[in-house]
Amino acid sequence: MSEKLLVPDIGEFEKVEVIELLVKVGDQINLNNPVVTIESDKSSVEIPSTVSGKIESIYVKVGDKISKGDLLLNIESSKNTPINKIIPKDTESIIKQAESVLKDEKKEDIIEQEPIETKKQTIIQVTNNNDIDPLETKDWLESLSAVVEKDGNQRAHFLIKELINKAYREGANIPYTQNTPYINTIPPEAEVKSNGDQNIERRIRSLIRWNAAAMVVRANKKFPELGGHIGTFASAATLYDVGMNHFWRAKNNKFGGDLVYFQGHSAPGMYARAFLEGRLNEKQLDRFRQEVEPGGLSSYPHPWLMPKFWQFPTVSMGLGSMLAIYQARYMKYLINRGLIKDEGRKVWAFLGDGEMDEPESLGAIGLAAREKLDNLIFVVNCNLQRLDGPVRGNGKIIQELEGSFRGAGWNVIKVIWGSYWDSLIANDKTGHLVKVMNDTVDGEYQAMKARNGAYVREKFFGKYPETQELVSSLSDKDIWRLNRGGHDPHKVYAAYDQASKNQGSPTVILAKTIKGYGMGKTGESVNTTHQTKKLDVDDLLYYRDRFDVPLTDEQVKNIEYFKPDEKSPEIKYIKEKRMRLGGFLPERTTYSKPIKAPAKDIFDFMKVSTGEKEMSTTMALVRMLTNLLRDKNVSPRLVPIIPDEARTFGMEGFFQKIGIYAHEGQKYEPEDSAQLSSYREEKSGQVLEEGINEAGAMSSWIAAATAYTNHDIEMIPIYIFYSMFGFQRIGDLAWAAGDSQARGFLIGATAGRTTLAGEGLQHQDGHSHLIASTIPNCVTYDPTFHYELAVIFREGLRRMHEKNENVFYYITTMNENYSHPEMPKDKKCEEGILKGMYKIKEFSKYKKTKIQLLGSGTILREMMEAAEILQNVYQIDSEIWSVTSFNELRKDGMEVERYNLLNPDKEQKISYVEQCLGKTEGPIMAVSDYMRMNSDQIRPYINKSFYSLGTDGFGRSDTRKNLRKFFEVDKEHLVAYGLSVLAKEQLIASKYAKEAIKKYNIDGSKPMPTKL
Ligand SMILES: Cc1ncc(C[n+]2csc(CCOP(=O)(O)OP(=O)(O)O)c2C)c(N)n1
Ligand SMILES: [Mg+2]
Repeated sequence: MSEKLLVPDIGEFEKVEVIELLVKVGDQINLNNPVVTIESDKSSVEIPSTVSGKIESIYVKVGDKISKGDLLLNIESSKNTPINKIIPKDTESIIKQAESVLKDEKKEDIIEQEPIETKKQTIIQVTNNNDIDPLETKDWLESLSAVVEKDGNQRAHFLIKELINKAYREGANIPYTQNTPYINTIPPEAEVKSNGDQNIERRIRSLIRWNAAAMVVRANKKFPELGGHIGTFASAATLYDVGMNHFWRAKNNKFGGDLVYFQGHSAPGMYARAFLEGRLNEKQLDRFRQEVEPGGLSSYPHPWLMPKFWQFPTVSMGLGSMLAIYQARYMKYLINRGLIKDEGRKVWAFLGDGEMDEPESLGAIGLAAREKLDNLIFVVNCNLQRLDGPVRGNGKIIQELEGSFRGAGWNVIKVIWGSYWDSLIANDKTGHLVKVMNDTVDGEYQAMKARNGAYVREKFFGKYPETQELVSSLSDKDIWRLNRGGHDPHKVYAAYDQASKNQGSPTVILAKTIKGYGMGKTGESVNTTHQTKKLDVDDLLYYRDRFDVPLTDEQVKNIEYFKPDEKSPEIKYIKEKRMRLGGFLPERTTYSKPIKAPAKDIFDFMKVSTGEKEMSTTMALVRMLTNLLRDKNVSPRLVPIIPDEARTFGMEGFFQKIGIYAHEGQKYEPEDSAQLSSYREEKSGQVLEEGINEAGAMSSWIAAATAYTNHDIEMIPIYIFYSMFGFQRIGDLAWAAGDSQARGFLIGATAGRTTLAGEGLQHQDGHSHLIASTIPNCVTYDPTFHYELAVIFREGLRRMHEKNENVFYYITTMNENYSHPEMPKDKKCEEGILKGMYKIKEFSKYKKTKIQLLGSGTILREMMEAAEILQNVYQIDSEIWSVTSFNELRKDGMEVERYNLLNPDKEQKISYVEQCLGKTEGPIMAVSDYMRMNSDQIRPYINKSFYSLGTDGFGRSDTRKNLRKFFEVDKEHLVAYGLSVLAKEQLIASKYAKEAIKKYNIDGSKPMPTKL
């Protein structure tokens, strides 16, 4: 049967140009195969076939303008291929949903038929959901009604609260309210017990504690400037040890490994454990924080500095939380797209309670619950202190965090009290103990642990006769021994066990600990704990005794490390535990296979002139990505990441083509379902549509850009953002990306101070390249023409994803439409584009006076027009250079200069800038749509007069023409400035410059744009 394929609804566009025919007569095509690509002035999109079959005839050609309903093709359709499949798919699911609602309604009918009088009937209907005993429910509700009637709402509320508290204490951990009482979530009788040898685990933990502290103290004895932290790990040792001995599975050839984000300041503890495991030696411990020579141990987790050890940079507070959440979500993305197996891997993140004040720490917890990330476990070490003092002196951080996480939909496990408290809580028949626990604020809890048992008896248990009585048979020493949950391996084990088994939501474990645990008077629970990096002999002796470390006084005085013999039960135990869990942690390994870069000609279409057709580089990028999605090696690995700006960038065509990732698929028929670019969410969707969330999008990008090591699969993330909301907004994450050795593309779209015209001061970017240049492994480009973009992008794919170089690319694209020329035939052009500059044009008619004109981004075009005026009106010759990257030129210049200075006796190298400009004639004038500092970067590497122009100052909204005039980078200013430069260099008379200034109405008395 012959079917007609018509142009579908393409939204608000009419007469859209056909730019590609993807099929020819006689081709056999399948349903949804793209047949033509169309392009408006903003975006390009492929039209898919709605039937399978053989193409009989084609009615359009490249260049035609088409609208909805126009005939595209005739297709001899294969049997039974339904036409217009896209729309019915959604409709079908709506019908299914409607049917299921009907079924539910029928069920309710049956309930209503029960012979119950009206008032009671209402009660039963309300409680009908999962009610296993409606009669019992009825009794309860009737009792409640009676209370309301007799004693009023207040009394009813009180009783409900008491019931909830009682249920909670019986183990019903279901969120009724924001907060539960200040006791452990898991009651003692529900605790799963560890099968570990507690004695040996305590001995191991003590040694790790000792060696961690010794490492910091030794380093600071030698070099007091080095710093370090003892108190953080001292409070968290049990939290880490239980995980290491029993829960965290390493990566090996059979399993992908759990991913653990260690709290940055607890790094000494990880080194101390690795020492016992035989992964680090004494010499290396003695190089803590001395990283300049190879082999030193980095201050905090930094994969860049210890690439075989650390996986995740966490020390900038708040980043660990976001990175872990998006890591867990990305893991699910890879699973749902069928790119990795679902092995039940977990992401664990350790965070400080003070760190939770960072907006980033709590900023993404809603997403974690929404996406049902049951592969994610947070452990917040609530030692009640941060750097200067208590986290919440007047409140309770655990309760506050419980409220936030419960509210967000997390599974919350509080580990507050250790086992010694169990019997006291069980005997608290009057509820006074829990009341004291609830009423005591963190400032008091902290102070108590800085004192002694007698103090606790008086200040805590002394609050009520009932609580005083509870501890009357305990000595002060016994009271002092009452431990906190986070230091009790049984409680921690039970919490980890429950967290690991939790399904359908992420889990947070709020573990109460003591900062500087075991450090005695100098460092335990005192406000100065965080800064303690020196312990005197008495402190060290106390520490040794507290943890029974088998060292003599002499050895303690020498601050010796302690490592038992290889054959000792401790070392055997620690290794055996790790071997059972698949290997050591942390450890960073990479087994991903490179992605073959696409054929060299894949972007050839971008090397020809666009003729009269005008387009922006942002559009060219979208065209390029559309093409890349046809490359079978590259396509599945592309991860387009967009924070709610797909339409701004003309990328809405991706919604249908590759779908938006949504872990629950699409439960609704989108409003625009009849349109070609309809909003399509899918479980296996490829696009990460992040909503208005740059930090989240960047975290996703980092997860994808490091998938090669964390999931052993090379991915190609492309995060496209409004350039001002990139590096400026999420600079710290970009820095962490560099540390993580991320590989992928960051695209600063709608870039430039004057190119994004109307948006104004907060939107117009004149400095992102400068911020990007601060990151050593970030390669940046500011291309003007589509072929430059193609060359740069392809080389990025080759370097990062085929050759596995640990760099990432930042490329700016712009939204100004103009026609793009053919790529110059000069063989050096491609090399120049990549190195940062190449000669794009030369005017040499008059051979009298010459100037070198350098332009970048969209302002290159102003410069080219200025050159034409200089030639035609003023008889000035010029060479015009397209500078694709001042940053790359600077890097080369620095390296060459350094070599030359360090090798004064050897043949001196010549920087690329000098190779290009050294032998040219005339002064240099450079311009970009960025601050002058951008072009100034190459000034030191050339021995010629150099003048730079740029868009320094606050942006503002206006037309491009007016903005360029305001910032003095339009062609008229460039002509005037060019003449002035030549006059200053005494190559022409100054009257020409003066006349031009007058001719172009340039007001020399106008203040500098930075002051306006
Ligand atoms: C973004 C950021 N700001 C400030 C710091 C400096 N800093 C290091 S540790 C610390 C206090 C940490 O307190 P907490 O999170 O409670 O961790 P603890 O050491 O108590 O476990 C601060 C402010 C940092 N590392 N990162
Ligand atoms: Mg803290």
